[in-house]
Amino acid sequence: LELGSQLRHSLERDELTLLYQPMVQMCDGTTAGFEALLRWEHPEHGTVSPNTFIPIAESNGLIIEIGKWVLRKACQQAMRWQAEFGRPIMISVNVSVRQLSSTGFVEAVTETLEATKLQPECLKLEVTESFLMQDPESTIELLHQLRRIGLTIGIDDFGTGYSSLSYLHRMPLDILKVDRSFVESMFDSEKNASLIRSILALAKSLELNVVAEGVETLAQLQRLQDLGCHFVQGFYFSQPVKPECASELIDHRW
Ligand code: G
Ligand code: G
Ligand code: MN
Ligand code: NA
Repeated sequence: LELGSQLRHSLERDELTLLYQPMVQMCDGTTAGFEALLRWEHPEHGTVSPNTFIPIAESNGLIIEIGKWVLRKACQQAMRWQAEFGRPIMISVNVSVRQLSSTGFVEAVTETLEATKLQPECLKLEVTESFLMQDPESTIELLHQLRRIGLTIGIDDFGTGYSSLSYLHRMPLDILKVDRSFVESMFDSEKNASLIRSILALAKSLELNVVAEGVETLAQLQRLQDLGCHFVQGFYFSQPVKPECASELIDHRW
């Protein structure tokens, strides 16, 4: 059977799961929150990466249903942690282009927040550059609506798309996530290092906080700290893990 139709049954068969990767605050080494990352536990193929099935879900429209499931699941988990730890825990959710562009997206987010009782301030949405630029005017309006609800918006994989700077400064954004390819090549040459410096300078002028993704070594971490990066995320701290394991990272000092 093709993957697309199997994906259709993955929700009812309970084959989708969310893993959580900590985002670490640079200034004090505390866990600032988690990014929720989707996995498909396929009965025959084992764990399937979202890189494989999200594009399928985008093309057959399942992304709407899957996206709602992800949002609800992540908000529920954040509420569970809040009850357990007695303070709000921030959760960051990836949303795809088709999901964001679908009618009723804002309403679906609002409903999920009401149903789970999560404060909107605890929820971040990660959107890609390609989404921002496909129809900038309506995107600006959508992001304003989401922010009015109280959410924070991050631009994911920054530097890999084609953001027009003239639009970027008009986008109501809060966070810029530097794509891990920049972190990976940071020490390859002085040129590569200055790329990250330029992105940080851009973020500063746009008044965005910066998250560096894909941090795998202490050397990278220290350099990013010197460069003034606000948050870091990557295998150096933790892989994406199951909620039970993520719980143990909440009060951890990195
Ligand atoms: O976690 P991993 O590196 O395998 O993720 C691969 C890609 O899948 C990343 O680009 C990530 O943003 C995306 N992704 C992970 N979880 C979700 C999700 O819940 N929804 C969407 N739309 N994309 C996701
Ligand atoms: O596109 P997005 O940034 O949402 O992708 C997140 C993906 O990156 C996750 O699937 C996660 O597994 C992966 N990831 C997270 N940290 C690291 C890291 O330090 N190194 C590498 N290679 N991948 C990472
Ligand atoms: Mn992401
Ligand atoms: Na990213």
